[in-house]
Amino acid sequence: MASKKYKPSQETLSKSRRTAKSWSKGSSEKQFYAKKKQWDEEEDAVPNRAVSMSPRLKNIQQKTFLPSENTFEGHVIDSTGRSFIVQRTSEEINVGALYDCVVSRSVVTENPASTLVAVGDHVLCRAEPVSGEIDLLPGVIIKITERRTKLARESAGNDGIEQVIVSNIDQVIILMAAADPFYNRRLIDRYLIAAELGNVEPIICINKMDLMDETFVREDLAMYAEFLGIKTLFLSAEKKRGLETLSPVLQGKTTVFSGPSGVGKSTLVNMLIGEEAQITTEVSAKTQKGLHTTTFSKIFPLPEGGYILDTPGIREFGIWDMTKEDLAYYFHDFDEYRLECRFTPCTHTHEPGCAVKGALEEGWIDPERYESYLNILETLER
Ligand SMILES: Nc1nc2c(ncn2[C@@H]2O[C@H](COP(=O)(O)OP(=O)(O)OP(=O)(O)O)[C@@H](O)[C@H]2O)c(=O)[nH]1
Ligand SMILES: [Mg+2]
Ligand SMILES: [Zn+2]
Repeated sequence: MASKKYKPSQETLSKSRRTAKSWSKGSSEKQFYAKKKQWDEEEDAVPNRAVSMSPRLKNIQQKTFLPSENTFEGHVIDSTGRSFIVQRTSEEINVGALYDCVVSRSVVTENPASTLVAVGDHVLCRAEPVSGEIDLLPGVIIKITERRTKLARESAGNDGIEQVIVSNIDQVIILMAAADPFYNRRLIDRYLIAAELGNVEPIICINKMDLMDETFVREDLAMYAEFLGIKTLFLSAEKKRGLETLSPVLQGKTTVFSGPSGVGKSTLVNMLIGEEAQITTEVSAKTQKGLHTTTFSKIFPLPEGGYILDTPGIREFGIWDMTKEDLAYYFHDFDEYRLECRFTPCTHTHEPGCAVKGALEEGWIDPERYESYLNILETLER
C-alpha cells in the first residue's frame, strides 16, 4: 500500500524547541563544576563567547570551531551515567581510540530542545592531558553534531524536550516477547510513529516464540506486514530458532534493539556479536535471575559488518511534539479512508460521515489499531 509521508511544519517544531531548555544531564552537571576551575584556565578549543550551560539556542548554529591540535571527531558509543565513551574517528592519530569524556560547560549543540548527548551522536572533543596510568584517555565533549536520525520519545519530565534514546541509526528492531512479558500492541504502534518521526526504518521482532502458540501470535500481528509493509520477524533466542531471518536484516546497517525490559534484547545482542564480545551476561548471585538488566545504551560492531545497539528496557513511550490533528497521518492503514471523511479536519472519533469509522465498522481497519489511535489521541495536548 502506498504510504504518504507527512512532516509537521518546521514552524510548529521550532516553536517548542526554542522555548525549551536543552539541558538534561543533571548528573554530568556536577562534574563540570568540579572541573570548572581547570577549564576556566584553559578553554582553548572553545570560542571565547560560546554558549553557556543554558545555551541561547539561536546563537548555537553560528558557532564554528577552528581545528586545533588536541581536538578530534568521535562517535559516542557508550555511556557510564556520569560520562560518555567516545571512539575517535579523526584519522590523523589514535583513530579508533576510546576516550572517557565529560561534557564541556560551554558545549555547543546542533540539536536544540533535545537530550544533550545521546549514544550514537557524532561529537567534537578535546583531548585532556594524561597523567599516570589510565584505562581510557580523558576528553571533553565540546560540540554535538546534528543528528541524522533518532529514536526519541517525550521525556519523562514532560518539560517540552524530547528524550533521544539513540541517534544516527538506520533501523529500529521493535523487540517484544510472545510471552513473559506478553507483547504490547499499543506500544508497537507508538514505536512505529517514533520511527517515522525519527527517520528510522521499523522492524517488528517477536522473541520467546517458544513460550506461546505460534499460530496465534503470527495471526494477531499479520496486519503489520500485510497492510503496512513492515518487516515482521518471529524468533526464539533460547531455542535458537529464526535467527537466520534476523542476521541478513542487520548486515551493513546500524540497528537499535528497543523494547520493554526482559524481552531478550541483551540476549540477542550477545548472540549476534559472539561469545567474546559479551558484556552483561553475569547471572545475579543474589536472585539467580537471568541477565542483568541493561542500564545504558551501547554500540557493538557486528562481525559481518554493521552495528547493533543494546538499550535499557522502556516502560512508556510518549509521542513527542505531535498535534491531535497530525496523528492520523501516521496511521497509514487510515490513509485510504481519511480523505473521504465528511468534515475536515476530522478527529475520526465522533464526527458524522467519518470514513475511517466507516471502514472500521466494515472490518477494513484493525480494531486494535484504532484502539491505539484513540489511546495516543487522548494523551496529546493540542
Ligand atoms: N523462554 C525464553 N526466554 C528467553 C528468550 N530470550 C531471552 N530469554 C530470557 O529472558 C530474560 C531476559 O533477557 P534479557 O536479554 O536480559 O532482556 P532485556 O530485553 O535485555 O532486558 P532489559 O535489559 O531489562 O531491558 C533472560 O532470563 C533470558 O534468558 C527466549 O527466546 N525464550
Ligand atoms: Mg538488557
Ligand atoms: Zn474521520
